[in-house]
This record gives sequence, C-alpha cells and structure tokens, in this order.
Amino acid sequence: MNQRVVVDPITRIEGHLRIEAETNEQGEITRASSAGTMVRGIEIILRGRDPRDAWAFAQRICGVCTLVHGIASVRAVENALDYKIPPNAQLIRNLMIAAQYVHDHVMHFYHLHALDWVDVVSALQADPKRASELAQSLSNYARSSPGYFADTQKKLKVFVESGQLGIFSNGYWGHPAYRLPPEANLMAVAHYLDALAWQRDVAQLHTIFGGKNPHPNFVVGGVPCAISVHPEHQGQGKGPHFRGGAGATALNMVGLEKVKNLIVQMRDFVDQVYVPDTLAIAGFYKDWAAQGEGIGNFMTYGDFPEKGMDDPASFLIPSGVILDRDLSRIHPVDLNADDQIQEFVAHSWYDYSAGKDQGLHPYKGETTLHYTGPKPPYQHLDTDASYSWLKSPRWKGKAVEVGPLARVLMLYAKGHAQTKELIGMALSKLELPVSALYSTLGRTAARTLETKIIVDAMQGWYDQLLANIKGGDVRTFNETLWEPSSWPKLAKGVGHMEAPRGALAHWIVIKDQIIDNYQAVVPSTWNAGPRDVAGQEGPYEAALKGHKLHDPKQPIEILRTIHSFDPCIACAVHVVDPAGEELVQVRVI
Ligand code: NFE
Ligand code: MG
Repeated sequence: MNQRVVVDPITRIEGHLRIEAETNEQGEITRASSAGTMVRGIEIILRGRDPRDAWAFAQRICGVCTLVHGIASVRAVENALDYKIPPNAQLIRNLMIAAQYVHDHVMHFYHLHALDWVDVVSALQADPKRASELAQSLSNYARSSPGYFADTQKKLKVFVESGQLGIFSNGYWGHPAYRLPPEANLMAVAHYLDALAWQRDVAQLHTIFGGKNPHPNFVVGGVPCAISVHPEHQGQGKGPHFRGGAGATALNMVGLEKVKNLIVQMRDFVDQVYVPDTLAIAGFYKDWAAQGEGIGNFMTYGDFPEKGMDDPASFLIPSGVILDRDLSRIHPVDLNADDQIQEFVAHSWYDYSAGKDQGLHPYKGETTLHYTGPKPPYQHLDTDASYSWLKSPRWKGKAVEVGPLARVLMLYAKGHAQTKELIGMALSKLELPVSALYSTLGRTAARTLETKIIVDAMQGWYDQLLANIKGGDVRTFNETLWEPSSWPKLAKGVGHMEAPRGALAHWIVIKDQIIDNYQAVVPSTWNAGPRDVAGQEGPYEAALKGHKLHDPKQPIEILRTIHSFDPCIACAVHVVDPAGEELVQVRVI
C-alpha cells in the first residue's frame, strides 16, 4: 500500500523540521519533502543599524553553531570596506573557528547522531570486561577499564529500571535496524557521557579569546582580545574599544598556556575516541555506504586562511563546486556574480516583489512576508505549492550539498595529502570503494575525518601566534577604518566561511554608514531547502529517495540520513513575520 510517512518534529537536531515521505508498495520512499516549520528573524532587524554592530545580532541566528555568524558578519563588513586585519587576529579567528568545529562535530556524533546506530538499552546486556577489551583494541584511551564500563552500566541500569530514560527516552530501542553487539553499545554510551564532560572543558577556548561561549565577542577589524605579555594583566587589559560588546578580554601567557592544553585535550579525544568509534561503528553498518547518496553536487566557499581572506590560495579548505561527482573538475565559485548564487521561493511561504518564480542574488535579496498564497496551518504539506519557511538557494541554478562531505571531497579532489591518507585508511579498514563516500555513512565519516584534519592544524596556528608575540608583534586589531566618516557613501561586501554544517555567507550593503540590506544564506538552507522553480529537489529530499522503511511507525532510516547532514533549522529559517504572529502549529505525529 502506498503510504505517507510524516516525521514532525525531527528530534535531536536544532530547530523545527518536518519530513513527509511517500512510500510505494515495497515500503520504499519514492518522494520526500523537507519543510522548515517555524520562522524567526534577524535579517530585517539588521537594516538601519551600524554595520560594526551587525555581528552581535547576526551571531544570535544560532547558539549551536555559535561564533560562525559573528565571523561571517565581521568578514562581510571588512570585505565591504576593504579592511585588513592583523595576522594575529587571523590566527586567533582560525583557532576559534577550529575549536567550534571540533566541539560541534563531536557533540553531533555522540549526542545527536549516535543513537540512530547505538541501542542504549542493549548496553545493559554487555559484559563490562569484554567491553573493556573491545575499547582497548581500538585505542589507548585511558578510560577503558572493566570497572569503568561496569560503573557506566550501573548508571544506565538506574535510568532504565526507573522507567525514566531521561536523555535516552523515546528511542526506537530494540528496533532490528540496530546491529551493534551489546559491548559496542556500552562503549558508545560511555563515550556519550564522556563527551558531555569534555565539551564543557573545551568550550573554554572561546572564553579565553572571546570572553564567553556561546556567542564569543568579535570586532570588525580584528579580535577583541589585547595580548599582554605581563601575566598580571590577565582579565584587566584594555582591548579595542568596540561597540555593543561586553568589553575586551586581555590575553596573557597564562591564557595562552591554557589554550595549548585545550588543543591537546581536543586532539586526544578526536584521536582516541571519536575517530576509532566512528570506524568501529561504521563497520557494522556498511550497507549505509550505499544509501542516502543525495544529489552528487557539492560546494565549498573555503576557509582557514594562512594569510588573509583576500588570498584564497592560502585557505586550508579550498573553495569550489563539484558537479555530478566529477572530482576531476572543480568549478570556481564567485559570490559576487549576479548569476551564480541565487535564492528561490517558488515552493517557500514567501513572495518576491517581482514575482515568485525568479531567483535573487543576495545583494538584491528580499526578506519580507508579502506572501498571499495558502500558508500554515495545514493537514499535510502542499508540495505542488509552497511548503517551507526555508528558501531554495541554488548555484548557477543547481542544488548543491554543503558541509563536511563537500569539504572532504574538495580536499581530496585537490590532492590534500592528509585527506587522501585518511580517506585511504578509512576505506581500507572498512573495505569500501571511494564511491562509498556518497552516502549517509560517507557523510558521517567525512565529518569525523575533517575534525581530525582541523584539530591537527590548530597546533600550527598556535605556534605561529606564539612566534609572532615572541617576535614583538602583539597587534590584534586594526583601527584605521573604525571611523565611519572614512567610509565610501555606498559599499557592499560578502563575508564567507565554512561553518560546521557547510558553506555560509552574509552579504551586506552599506549606504550612508548604515546597513541598507543584509542577507544570510546558511548551510542548512542549502541542504534542507524545498524544491526550486524547476522542481529540483533539495539535498535532504534527494537523499531520502529509495530508503526502505522497515516499520513506517519507527522511521529510523529517515533519521539516519537526515541526521547525517546535521540539520540546524534555526540557522536555516532566520526570517521573521514582522507582525510576530504565530504562523504554524507544530504537531507531533
Ligand atoms: Ni545553527 Fe549553522 C552551522 C550555520 S546551519 S548550525 O554550522 O551557519 O546550517
Ligand atoms: Mg537568508
């Protein structure tokens, strides 16, 4: 029987996402639709403000990928005003972005995605001694004694026996799609809990450079921490006098020493826990290397400049587009070209002033709710009409996937040595071909491998920062353009970055020293957006096709593939109903 399977809300993500899937008589998904079901707003409230303040508002688009919208925003203003930042500021930004990746990806793996693969309740059947042997065969992580696993099991037992699974409630425990032996389940549950404590520690890197986490402070022209080589100045120094923030942070050798230790703590967890766990768990789910392929087009904007944002050749992650999985040809991306990046609203609950069928480049982007067609509430999505609060971004008219898989493919295609080595290692361990990367499993493994690449790069940026300071260069802020009267009457610019979930850019138009237009096109919009005017699906929609649901009432297969993208719908839907009305009722089906 043909069926419609509705998952709303998708849990263990950020924000509100609904998936509707139509299945055929064999229970296979023939058509899937992805809908952002809640609106919120940032772009509109930025208009009319001082562009130097924009980062503080824009950063509040999301608290999960904290920092990224702050960075994209200051880069947009710096690009518009041709504003150079000092080398130390570049290095500190790289370290802060890298710390965000490592934190975010580890949390996604253990706290958002692992339970699609790990049966928590089955861990009660495990023999702690054998769990310890398994853990020790995978890595030299210190917390792997039989006693440690016995303790974890005891904690879990209390949860399960009380009938209140708390953070583990509502899983599809016992579903036949779970394949790990009880010992592997126990190990993963132990690491889930360890990762919670670890992430609390490593978030401190942001507090040292940016004063706090989430939402560390930034400043147009650099970073708001003044470097002092005198230990007594810690916490009292005067950094750049930036507007709208909580004040500058002073950074001394005590803070820098702490950063050094945090980098080691991050790297150890990635090497000893995250990478081995990913490969061990993947070994039980190799059939997922042939499911969830997606659209086969990938895009990166590039990030982690060695020199400056105006020197893309120095980026650790290169920019480009891959079409139809053809790794031999990288197409250049131009974020300023009118006909490359455009947002469409043909199937979104918006109108554009010149009609619903055209695409708009973000400099001319419109964020208004003049939409007069049918809107929520709805019984089911009207996928022939409009069905999402997300827009549909396209590159030269094509849907592209962004994120860890796009980045790892780009590095691989460009011949990056460590990436080639890591992919070679993972594929040979799993005995899978390169084509296995284009899958749900490939996407999840790519996230792990890029974490390894980025955490390894942190030491080099740290060493360079220390060498600069020791050589007498303590500059972190360039104030030459801080006076708005020095700006041109009209300026526009784009700030881009690679956020953990993919390519992110903010476009700004500055007129008479204030923001005239501000548009953010974010990773989850690229991946989760609805069909476009030509009927082309977005990446989530394409990736779900062909999945066979074992039990439509427990659609774990949908969760596996959607979670492999790490959705963030707060980022994706950042526009607001100007009247502040409730626009949709979220229903759980
Ligand atoms: Ni809110 Fe985000 C990231 C951005 S969205 S999580 O990473 O930008 O896709
Ligand atoms: Mg937008």
